[in-house]
Amino acid sequence: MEKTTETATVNSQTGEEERMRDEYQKLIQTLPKESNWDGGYLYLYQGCWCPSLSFQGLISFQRHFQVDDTDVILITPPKSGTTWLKALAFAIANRMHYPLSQSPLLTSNSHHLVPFLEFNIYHENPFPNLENIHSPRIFSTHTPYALLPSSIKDSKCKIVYLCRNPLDRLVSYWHFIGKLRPETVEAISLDQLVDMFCRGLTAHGPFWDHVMGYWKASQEMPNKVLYLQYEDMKVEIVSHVKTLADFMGCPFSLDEEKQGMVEEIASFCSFDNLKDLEVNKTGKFHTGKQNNVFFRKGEVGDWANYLNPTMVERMEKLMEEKLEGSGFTFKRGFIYDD
Ligand code: PAP
Repeated sequence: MEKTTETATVNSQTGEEERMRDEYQKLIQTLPKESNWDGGYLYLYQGCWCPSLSFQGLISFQRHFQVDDTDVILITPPKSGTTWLKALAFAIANRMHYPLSQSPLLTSNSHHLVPFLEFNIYHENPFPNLENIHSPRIFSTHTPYALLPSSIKDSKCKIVYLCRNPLDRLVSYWHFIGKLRPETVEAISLDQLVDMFCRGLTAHGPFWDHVMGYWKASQEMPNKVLYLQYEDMKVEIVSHVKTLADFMGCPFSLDEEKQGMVEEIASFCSFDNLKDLEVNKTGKFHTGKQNNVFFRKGEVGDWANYLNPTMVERMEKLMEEKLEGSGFTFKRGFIYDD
């Protein structure tokens, strides 16, 4: 690029960045808000409770993201197995570039290799350069279906959605925020968190809108949206690795299958293996957040150790109402499953 053209582009981008920040500041003041666990707010934007941390990034992502037909977008409600799904998708898509013995997953947490669109890529920069990433590009987001940019919905790109039963998800989230809570902010009790959940006040929620939005999309467009559940993956991961590879457009060859590549990726990305990697035991994000906060127990049914019957009944009754007639059910773990 010519120097003058380059300078003009930079100036116009800086101007656009300033204009956006200004617009964002004005917009946020007009939105309904509720206190969040971290002392910040959840803002009600287009029907979604957005944490203040990701709000500006979400707007930039919605406006500026240029999707490619070969992109794969991994989408989850928080604490549903995002770290796991990112590792699997990365290992599957990059197996031609790196054998597992040299995988970047050995030295980087999967969140660094598959960044969030709203939290990382568009967090501060409305015009990130995403052109030099080799195909298939893999991105992730916690954004509900209704808020996705129409370019994603209208393109041929693939969406992989992973959700988890709300009871385990809530317990996982409670532990997670307990570790990240600023000292100046009072700890939130499980009772309070259940109450927030039932009022729809979860980051990127209401939770039921999140799971139902993608459920409906997967029913209408099964070739575009692959809908997965954490509990199914815990029961049988190998067939899920194959399904994921097929769906992402990088199926395993017969030779790879014979060599045991599918099983190798499944076991490489298992909770026990990833949790014990040095990078995930001691590594950190540039913000200081420790990688180990993404690995706790990785089990189904741990909610039974934390939630009392009143909390469970309240959440289950609400979920039954919200999911009624959809044909979708959660797997809650050993206590209620057949
Ligand atoms: P995020 O949405 O903030 O990125 P996410 O990775 O979705 O978090 O959720 C973390 C949960 O996934 C933790 O669950 P727990 O609190 O019930 O233990 C974490 O232990 C679990 N997890 C992380 N990696 C794996 C894995 N490889 N297999 C299974 N579960 C995993």
